[in-house]
Amino acid sequence: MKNKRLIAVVTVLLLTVSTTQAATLEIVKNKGFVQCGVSTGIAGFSAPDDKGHWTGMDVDICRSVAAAIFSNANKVKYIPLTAKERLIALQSGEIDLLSRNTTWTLSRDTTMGLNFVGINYYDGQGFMVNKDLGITSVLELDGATVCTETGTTTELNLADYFREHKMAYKAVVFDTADQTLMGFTSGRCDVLTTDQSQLYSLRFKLAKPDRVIVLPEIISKEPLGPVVRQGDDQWFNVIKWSLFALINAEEMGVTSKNVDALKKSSTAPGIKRLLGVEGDMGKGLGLSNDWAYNIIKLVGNYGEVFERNVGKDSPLKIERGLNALWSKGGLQYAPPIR
Ligand SMILES: N[C@@H](CCC(=O)N[C@@H](CS)C(=O)NCC(=O)O)C(=O)O
Repeated sequence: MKNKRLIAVVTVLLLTVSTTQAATLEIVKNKGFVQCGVSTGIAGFSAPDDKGHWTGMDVDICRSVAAAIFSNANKVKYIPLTAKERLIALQSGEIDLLSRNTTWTLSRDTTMGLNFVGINYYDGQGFMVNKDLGITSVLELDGATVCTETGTTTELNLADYFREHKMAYKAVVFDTADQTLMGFTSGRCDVLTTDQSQLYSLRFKLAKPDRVIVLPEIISKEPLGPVVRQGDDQWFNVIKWSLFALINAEEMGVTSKNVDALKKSSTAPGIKRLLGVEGDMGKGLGLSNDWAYNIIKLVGNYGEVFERNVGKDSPLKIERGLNALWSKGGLQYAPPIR
């Protein structure tokens, strides 16, 4: 009897867990906004201005999802998270989506109840030192003190790299990007290490950026992308295809500026499907057929998102590099919308 009751309780619990997990899109539609986990502030990726208005590559993923669901890219609540907090915040349901320079690794993808959706930025780990140290390679850093953020792949790669090259180092770890930079500028360490993209944005914050150099070595692969909880394929698909829509739009030459004209007059079947003029491309996602049109109209295509936030139209001036489209020598590639 006791056992039966226990089984019943467990079954109800499991059902509750699986129904709540399976219903993120419904929950988000009902509450009227997407709760998006972002960083505490990395210019170009996710950072608030002094009015609390968030921008960046990762923010534009949150905005794309909101545009696809609500035809309004502003229906997002941003939750700033440190590296240590971010995965727990997603596991616990505090956020619907994590879009915060997070590296896709096997253990994060398979042992934490999480699913990586795709890659919105191909990155790699780099090092920044003060010029007056006269160092030109990471291999000259034997015995260095290294500032880094805790709860990151950065910490782990650092340990691997120094061990592999039989070099000693002392890690000085911090909780946020700002603290890490402060540690570096106040002389707590010789070197600061993080993803190369973040070095660009941290360097930009320095009073005298010319006093530091970024060393040439990139010691890791850091494929960064949005993350969701496991067990909700519909939500997983919504985020995945929001990212793919951005990339497909760039490939097809559809921008926030020409999207209305193309919607009206394009005869290209692929563009008609992308913009919801033909086909039923929203149905399987639980969205209206103009979901991708809304993303492009309200957020732009991947190229626009890149250039505005981190590329030539931004202060960071990062080259497209690996993040160019596959058809232009890069790695950005999305499955077709058909
Ligand atoms: N991509 C790496 C590193 C990500 C990371 O959190 N880097 C720090 C380095 S500065 C950061 O972005 N901090 C932002 C913050 O503290 O809000 C990972 O996923 O572990």
